[in-house]
Amino acid sequence: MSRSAYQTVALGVLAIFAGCGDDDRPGDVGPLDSGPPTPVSCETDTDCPDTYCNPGSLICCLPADPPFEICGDGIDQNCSRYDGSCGDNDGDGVQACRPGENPIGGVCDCDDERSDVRPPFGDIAGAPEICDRADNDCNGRADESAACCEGCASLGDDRTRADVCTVAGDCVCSTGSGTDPCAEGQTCCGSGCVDIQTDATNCGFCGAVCTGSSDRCVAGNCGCGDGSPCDLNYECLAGVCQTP
Ligand SMILES: [Ca+2]
Ligand SMILES: [Ca+2]
Ligand SMILES: [Ca+2]
Ligand SMILES: [Ca+2]
Repeated sequence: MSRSAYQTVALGVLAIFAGCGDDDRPGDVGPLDSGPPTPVSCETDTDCPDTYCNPGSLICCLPADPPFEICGDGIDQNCSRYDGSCGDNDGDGVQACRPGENPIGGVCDCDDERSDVRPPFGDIAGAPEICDRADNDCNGRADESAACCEGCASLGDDRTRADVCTVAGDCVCSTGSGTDPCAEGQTCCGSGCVDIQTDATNCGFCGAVCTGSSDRCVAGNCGCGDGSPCDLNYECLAGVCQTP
């Protein structure tokens, strides 16, 4: 057998075993395991719940958790029956992870088949971490946002007082000064804990800035003096709408 043929066979064996869920693989960020998963023999796909029967090995493919796919490496990491093609297949602006790139760390798309999964990349914002059991922002943790994680459950309907659970499971406002959620009545925004009822740079909701037509935030609404924001062509100066 020629050297290239041996290499092809070796890659195929690697695809069957390493590509089918050994979560000790470099770049894998799933829970620590106790060793390689036990191969499950199969004859058809029906023998393999949630995955498929690899026709070459007759072993059920075991997707890694999270099932990060590396494009063009000949390995089917997410058991989708395909090695992902390189490029931006889901059109979210972030290219698929290529061999040698770590899916964690914001250099590539850890799931290039879902536009609601991508890391922050350049001017492109990371996908919001929604409660879907997937790692939407490719940081290696699934559903770690305050809206999803169990550590913030005690906040009830007041979960905007925090933004994330730590690895240890503690609910915190990561932009705040402490290691707790914001105090009652405050919201965890990008600039820390604020009162969105009165904060002119987070008026009503995080990031809502009262512009030159206003000079204050009252009850979550921008206003000029005791009144509404100024009309177009007027500026709010010393609490009064005036021509600039
Ligand atoms: Ca692959
Ligand atoms: Ca993409
Ligand atoms: Ca995440
Ligand atoms: Ca998620």
